[in-house]
Order: sequence, then structure tokens, then C-alpha cells
Amino acid sequence: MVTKLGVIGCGAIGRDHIRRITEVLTNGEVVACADIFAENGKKVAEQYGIRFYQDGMDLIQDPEVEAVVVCSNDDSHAKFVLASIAAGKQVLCEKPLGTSAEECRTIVDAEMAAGKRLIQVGFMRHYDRGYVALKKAIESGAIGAPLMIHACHRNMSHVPSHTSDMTIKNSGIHEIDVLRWLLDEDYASGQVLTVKQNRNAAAGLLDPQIMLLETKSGVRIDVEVNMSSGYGYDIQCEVVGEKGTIRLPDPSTIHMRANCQSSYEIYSDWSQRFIEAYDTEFREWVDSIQKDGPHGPSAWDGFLACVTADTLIKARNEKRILPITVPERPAFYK
Ligand code: ISE
Repeated sequence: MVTKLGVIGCGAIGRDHIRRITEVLTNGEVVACADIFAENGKKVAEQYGIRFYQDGMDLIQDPEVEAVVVCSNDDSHAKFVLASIAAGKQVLCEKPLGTSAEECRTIVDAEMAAGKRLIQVGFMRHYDRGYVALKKAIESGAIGAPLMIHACHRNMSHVPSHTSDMTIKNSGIHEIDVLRWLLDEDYASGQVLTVKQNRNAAAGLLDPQIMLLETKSGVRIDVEVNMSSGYGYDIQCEVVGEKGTIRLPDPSTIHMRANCQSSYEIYSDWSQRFIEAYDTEFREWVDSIQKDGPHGPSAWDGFLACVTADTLIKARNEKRILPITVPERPAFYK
């Protein structure tokens, strides 16, 4: 069975998903794409022989489009997700689900009113082999209860439009989500430390930043979010337990010894580092919506990630530790 998909947003991630659905998936097919930048969107539509819409709202109404993939600018996610729910269509939305916790709450309420799960959030790390193995190892009890996590999220460099808030809400949001998933518990409080400025970062950009989180049971987490590593895209995570530690493996690239040196490649960006995770995420998402609905990261997960990100940004701006207040999980998401 093949599901007909429409992709909103033909930037880097949108184009990569169209390529993936076309070249890697056997259970999905892209029939339309949309982009506010018509020249770029039309080029992509021509390349893949699909319909083009300048307005994503028109793509959602296309009767041939059975499910929607939202990859547009972060501030347009919520309106496209809400329109997809209103049209009764399944939607995979790139992170963040919305620009604020309030926006995400509106989505959660609309999905619950629709009476069935229609949304999956693009937290693809849930499908990364390394993170899956890490979660299994934690759950096996081999290191006892987790006590601390040390993590880092390093981008080689940042685009000129990157802001200090995006470091948390667009990049650090992956750790906010995936560490909660690994530990299977919610956060209780958070804080952000700023660091001596990297001179390679744009003037005025707070870079790097350190997110500090404490979970309800008292696990302490530190995450370096660095937009100007200068050497590559590097994702690290170490879980320290009562009787051992577990580390997220590096992606498997060859290990070379030559010229009196031992080396292995570090990827330059997220699209290579998580290529396999994205493939699995899409394959499983399409498979699930052909059956009983999505099983991956839910609108509730997207909402909690935004509650946490909003609190961390406020905590950073006010230079203090703030409680992270999460409402009780509705039965719909249990
Ligand atoms: C980028 O926008 C992404 O979505 C990547 O997943 C993330 O790791 C990176 O930091 C962001 O800049």
C-alpha cells in the first residue's frame, strides 16, 4: 500500500524528506509540495514531477494528499498542523511543534477534540540506533538507576538568522525531548548558563549555552548547546548510573591509521548524522498511519518540549533556576 503525501516547505529538510520518500520509501509517494518561495518550490516540484502550491493551506486541501509533512519555518508549523487536523489528515510536523507552549497546547486540544491521534512530531532521535540502544541499556538496569547525564549538541557553524532563543528551541529541543524519553520522566526545574563568547559566533549571539535540568526524581542533566564548534556536527551523551556509565556511540564510520595518525570522520551536519534515523522514522510513520495511527513522538511530547524550552529561555533571561510546570498527562496520550 502506498500513501500519497504532501510536503510543506522545500528548504534543506523538506527537500531531504522528498528525496527520502521518493528514493528510500516503498510505502509512500510525494504528490505535491508547497513553499512560500515560489521559485525554489517550483524547481523542486519540477525535479520530482509533482504539483506545486505556494500556500501550504492549498496543499492540505488537495484531495489527493492523504497525509501532510510540515517542514516550513518554525513559526508556521502550528497553523499547518491545525489545518491538517481540521481536514482530518495525518501530519508529521518537524520540531518544534509550535513557537510557544500556548501554541502547542492549542494543537493538543484540537487533536483530542478530533478524537484520534493525527500528529507525530519529527523528533527523529527516537529512531536512531544509538539512542535506541542507550534506552534499552538503561532499561536493562545494568548501570542501576541513572543519576546524571552529560550531553552536548555541537553544530559546525550557524546561519546568519540564528538567534540565542533558537539555540534552545530549535537545537537544544532535541535533547530536551530525547533525554526525557530516555529517562521516562518529566523535568522539575531548569536553568541556562551563558559562557565566554566564542569569537566565531555572530556578534550578540549567546554561544555556547549550557542547559541544566533536574528531573522529578532528582537526575541532574547538563547539555552544552554550541552553534559554532568549528570542527563538525557532534552529538554526545553519557548517562551515569549507580554502578556504571553508558555512552551514545558515535556513528559508524571507518577508523583510519595513516600518516602517523589515527582518525575517523565526524559528519558536518545533522542530515548525514541522522540519515538512517530519518529513514526509519518516515518508514515507520507511514506504516503506522496505514494501520492504527502514529506511535512516535506525540503532540503531547511536542508540547512538553516547548514548555521546557520556554521555561529555559525565561530562566536564562532572568538568570535564575525556574520550576518546569507540566500539567497532568491526559488519558488520550497515555
Ligand atoms: C537544525 O535546525 C536541526 O533541526 C538539527 O536537527 C539540529 O541538530 C540542529 O542543531 C539545528 O540547527
